Amino acid sequence: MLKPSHGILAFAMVGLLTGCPVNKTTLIVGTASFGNETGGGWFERFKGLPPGDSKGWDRVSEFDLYSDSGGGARPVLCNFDDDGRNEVAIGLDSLPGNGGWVQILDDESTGFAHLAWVRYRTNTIYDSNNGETRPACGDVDGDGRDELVVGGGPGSSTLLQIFDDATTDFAHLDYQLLLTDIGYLVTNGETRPVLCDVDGDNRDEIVMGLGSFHSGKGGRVAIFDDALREYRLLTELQTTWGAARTKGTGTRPACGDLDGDGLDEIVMGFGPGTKGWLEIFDDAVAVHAPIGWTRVSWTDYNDAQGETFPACGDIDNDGVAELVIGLGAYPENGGWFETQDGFDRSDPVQLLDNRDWGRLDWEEYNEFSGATFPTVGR
Ligand SMILES: [Ca+2]
Ligand SMILES: [Ca+2]
Ligand SMILES: [Ca+2]
Ligand SMILES: [Ca+2]
Repeated sequence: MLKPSHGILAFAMVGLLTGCPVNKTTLIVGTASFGNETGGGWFERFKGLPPGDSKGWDRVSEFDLYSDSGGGARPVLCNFDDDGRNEVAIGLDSLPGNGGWVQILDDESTGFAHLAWVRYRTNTIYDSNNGETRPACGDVDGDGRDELVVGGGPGSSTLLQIFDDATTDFAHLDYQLLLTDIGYLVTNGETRPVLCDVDGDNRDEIVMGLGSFHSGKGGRVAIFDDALREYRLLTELQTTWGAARTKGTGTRPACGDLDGDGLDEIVMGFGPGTKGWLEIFDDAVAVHAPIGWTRVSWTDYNDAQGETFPACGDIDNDGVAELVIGLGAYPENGGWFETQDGFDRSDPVQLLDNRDWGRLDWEEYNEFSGATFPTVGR
C-alpha cells in the first residue's frame, strides 16, 4: 500500500503548546455506500489532531431497510441543545420510495443513542425518486443552539429545509430556494449546504455548494444571511479557476476561521477530476475576495482523481480553524483524509500545510472505494 507523504512535524507541536485536549467529539468521518454483509451507514470517530487514534465506529440505527441497502453516511457534528457536547446529524444516500430522512444521534455521553428522525420534504416526488439528504448545522438565530439545514441531491430543486434545535424536537422552521438560477434549479438542483459565521455577528449564514452544471456555470456557491435577516440571498461566489467554470464543476464548501479574526473564511472543494485543489475565499468584511489555494499533498491521488470533501473547525483548540480534507473514491488505496494547518496568506498557491494523514480503520471498505466524508465539531 502506498501511503500519502507525511508533512511537517512542527505543526503537530502547536496543539501541545497552546491548547488543551477538548473533551468532546470533534472529528468524525463518514463513508460512502458499500454493499457488503456488514450493512451500511457507518462512520468512524477520531481523537483530536493530527488525527489521533480511532475512538470507534457508529452507524445509522433503527432503520434496517436503509442499513441493509448498504447506503453511506454523511455525518455532521452539531450542538442542538447547548450542553457543550456534540450531537451527530446523519445524511443518507438515495433510497427511492422511503427517502428524505436525516437521523439525529445524541452525544458521546449516551453512546450516540438515537434521538430523532427528521424528514426533508416529506412525501414529495423527491422522496420517492431519490431522497438523498445533505445536512448541515449551525446557529442561525444566535440563541446558542444549532438549527439543522437540509439540502438534497439531484432533483431536489435547490430547496433547503430549515429545522429548529432540540428544544422544539427539530420542528420545521422554513424553506429556502435559489431563485436566481431557475435553469440550474430545474435541470440539476442538488445542494451541499454548510453553516458559517462569515460576518462575525455570532449568527450563522448558509453557504450552499451547487452540483455540476453547464459550461461557464461551474464552481459556484450561494450565500444566504442568517434567520434574523430571513435568509436573504447575500451573494454568489464563483471560482477563479477558468477550467472549473467552463466545465461546470460542482462545489463542496466548508468554512472556518482560518486566521483567528472571528469571521469565517470559505473553502471551496470540487468534484472529480480537479487535481486536489481547493480555493479559499475571505470573510464577508473582505467581500469574500479570493485569497488563494491549497492542495491535497498526495500527487498520485491528485493525478488520478482529485475530488475533495473539505471540513473546517478548531480541532486542537488553538483559536484558529484547521482544514480536514476528505477524498473521493480511490479503490485499492482509499480511506485516507488529510489534515492541514498553519494558514499563511503570503503563499497563495499553498495557503495551508500538511499536518498529517488519517485513515479509516476498515480494510475492505478502503479497498472497495474508500471515499471519506469528514466533519469537524465547532
Ligand atoms: Ca449538545
Ligand atoms: Ca439557534
Ligand atoms: Ca453571521
Ligand atoms: Ca477569519
